[in-house]
Amino acid sequence: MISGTYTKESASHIIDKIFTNEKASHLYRQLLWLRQSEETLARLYKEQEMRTPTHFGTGQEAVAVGVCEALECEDVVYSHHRCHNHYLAKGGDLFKLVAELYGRIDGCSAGRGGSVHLTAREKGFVISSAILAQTIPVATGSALAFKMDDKPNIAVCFFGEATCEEGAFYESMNYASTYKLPVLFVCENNLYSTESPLNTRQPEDTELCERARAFKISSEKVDGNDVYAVYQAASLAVARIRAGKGPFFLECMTYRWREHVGPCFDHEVNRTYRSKEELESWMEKCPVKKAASYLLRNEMVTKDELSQWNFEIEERVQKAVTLAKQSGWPKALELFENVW
Ligand SMILES: Cc1ncc(C[n+]2csc(CCOP(=O)(O)OP(=O)(O)O)c2C)c(N)n1
Ligand SMILES: [Mg+2]
Repeated sequence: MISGTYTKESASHIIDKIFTNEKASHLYRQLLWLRQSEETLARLYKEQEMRTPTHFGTGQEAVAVGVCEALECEDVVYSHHRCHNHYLAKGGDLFKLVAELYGRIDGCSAGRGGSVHLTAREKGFVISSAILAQTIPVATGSALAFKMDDKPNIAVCFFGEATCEEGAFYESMNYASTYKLPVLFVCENNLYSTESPLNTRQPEDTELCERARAFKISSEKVDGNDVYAVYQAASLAVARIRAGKGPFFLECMTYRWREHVGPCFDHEVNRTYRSKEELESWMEKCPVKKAASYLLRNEMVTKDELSQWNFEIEERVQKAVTLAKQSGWPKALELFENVW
């Protein structure tokens, strides 16, 4: 549903441009890029050479790709603790991400930040932070700066649904709406906050879009495992924001496959807050498989092309990992430089 004065009909020219063969295939390759990167990191993490707490985003790739592909390079993105997907989708260098996880000098934060403090300023990925909701007011501030400087750019903030339980989220929505700021709030609703399910944290039948509407912010809820649905919704939201109509709230329904923090699946480490059956039911809705089916169904690709992309991406990931492992360590005497 989209609320407010904006209608899908009024933006049909944007939708027409969306699903070209080339773009649809590109979105799929981006999904695969994120999936293979994250799966490789999860495998390597078990070797215990990466000493940074890491929140894997396997299963949630379509949100990052669908939104970031609707943006321009100069638009800025902020993220939270589960940030690898957003960093990569906005064009962050995998080599610098892997080096960061290994604590190396070539890491995107020079080995000081770890998994939750990624940055790729040159690509418009400003920062991620593990403090829930911390980046929402900052993204809102970036949007204010764009408006004051009369720039056409927008700011985007990704966060989980539990972050909608933080006060800073409401203060930011109130301010952004009052001043019609160019900011896109993207909620990745994966149903859990660490091991707490939604029904222990939010009243029954809560619709987060209704909360956005209370601040007179237009909103839409989409299938966050369908990259094409997310891309379409994000493109429309971005067009609306760029037209000066103020902020937008996008809720994407999805599911994290691995444990809250760390590389294992919950059942592998005997966690029982959710069942293996529930996980498997979401794995059937895998965003990568879903996109592949779409492309094959519409005869946009062949199975051979899919295999070829798989192979090429695997090679790119391996190359980044090899390079990152060769990177040097920060010097002990410089350890406290650039640390706040
Ligand atoms: C202000 C604050 N409170 C609590 C935490 C501890 N914490 C870290 S991640 C997390 C769960 C967040 O859930 P959600 O926002 O839904 O994101 P998800 O992990 O599901 O992607 C919590 C409670 C924190 N980092 N910051
Ligand atoms: Mg969550």
